[in-house]
Amino acid sequence: MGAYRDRMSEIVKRHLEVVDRANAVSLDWSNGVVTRFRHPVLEAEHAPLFWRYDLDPETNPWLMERMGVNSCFNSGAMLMDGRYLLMARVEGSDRKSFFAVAESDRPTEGFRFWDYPVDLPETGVPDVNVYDMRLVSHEDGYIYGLFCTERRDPEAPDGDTSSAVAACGIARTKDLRSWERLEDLRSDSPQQRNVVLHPEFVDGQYALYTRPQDGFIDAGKGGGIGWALCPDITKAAIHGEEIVDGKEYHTIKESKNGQGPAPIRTGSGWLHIAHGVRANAAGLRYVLYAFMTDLERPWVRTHSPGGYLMAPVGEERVGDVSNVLFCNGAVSRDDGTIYIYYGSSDTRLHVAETSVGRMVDYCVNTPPDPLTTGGCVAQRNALISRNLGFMERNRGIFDVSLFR
Ligand code: M1P
Repeated sequence: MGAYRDRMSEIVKRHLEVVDRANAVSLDWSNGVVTRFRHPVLEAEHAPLFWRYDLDPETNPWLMERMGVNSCFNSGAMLMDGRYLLMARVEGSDRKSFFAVAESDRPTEGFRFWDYPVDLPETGVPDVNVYDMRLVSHEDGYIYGLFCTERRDPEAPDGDTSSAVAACGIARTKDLRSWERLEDLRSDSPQQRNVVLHPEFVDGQYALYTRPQDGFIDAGKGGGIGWALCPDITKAAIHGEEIVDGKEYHTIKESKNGQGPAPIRTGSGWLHIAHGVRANAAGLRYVLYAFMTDLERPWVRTHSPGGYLMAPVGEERVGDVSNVLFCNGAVSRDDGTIYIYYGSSDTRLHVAETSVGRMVDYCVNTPPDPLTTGGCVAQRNALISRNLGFMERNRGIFDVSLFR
């Protein structure tokens, strides 16, 4: 009993240190557009102890972990009755991901999981793995969860136990507790991941952001954030996706990209947060970027700032899949504050704060990627020359030598 008691106090202490940890703005890094918070808002240790241990000393005298949790990351997010709700991707030590809701009255700390993970109904074909749910309060009155459902590729030869098919699963709810599973999305693309429901009807139909792709990892001749309408969400089928934001050679999204959370309506257009992926000698690098589309025609891009909004820094750079930032959840408050919830390296979930005003300014005033070094130098030279003129005219205001 002594071993049990010692271990109990050890694991409870460690757990409470993490879940009760206060968070604060990180002073290490800010580009003025978004401000990061120092600690992750969710990580494996947030999983309740009763999810992981058999707590009965009769059956577990050494208090060993029976069902480990490997990571908590890429989460959908929403604000409901003043509470911040995260639909986390929780991955067990058996590699399977599942969904679970974590709740707090504060956007940046204090998240606790509900007692049970989401009991997600299945279609006729069981999901082998599910992940990356986007939560959307649609104007039809339901909250939708669109997510990736992954199954073994039925065409794969017997010895190939890796090839998979990714499809878009769709479920809906009113309270995040009881869920109705709808049919998986049918599309012309062999694989679909990162499918997101637009929050409003367009031409009386449901509208979807998609990511057509040929292979499970490789976008192939597909890729890009697509757009399609669908009249019946209970039997969702789309044809002829139009590309809203394509992948492009030698950019932060040269390999593939994907819509993040559902776009945020602003007075100047729909604000999109997305991820872009590029290849390098060490593998793939995932960063977050932003763009805007027209209010009336959400499939028409109006502003496309060049480069990334956020790239992995510090501990974010390392994890199960290193060099990855991925966002599928954001909360936009009535006062204009936006909380961006983003996973790092498929291991933990962080939060960064910004505002509608800042994000729109960023999208409107950041020059687009000119796609060549010469174009980039010309853009930078224009900025330098404007600044040097401004500094010259305002020598009395600040010490110009500090900026050299
Ligand atoms: O491992 C990095 C990411 O890979 C996938 O994203 P994408 O479909 O754009 O390649 C997803 O599995 C995502 O969850 C993961 O973070």
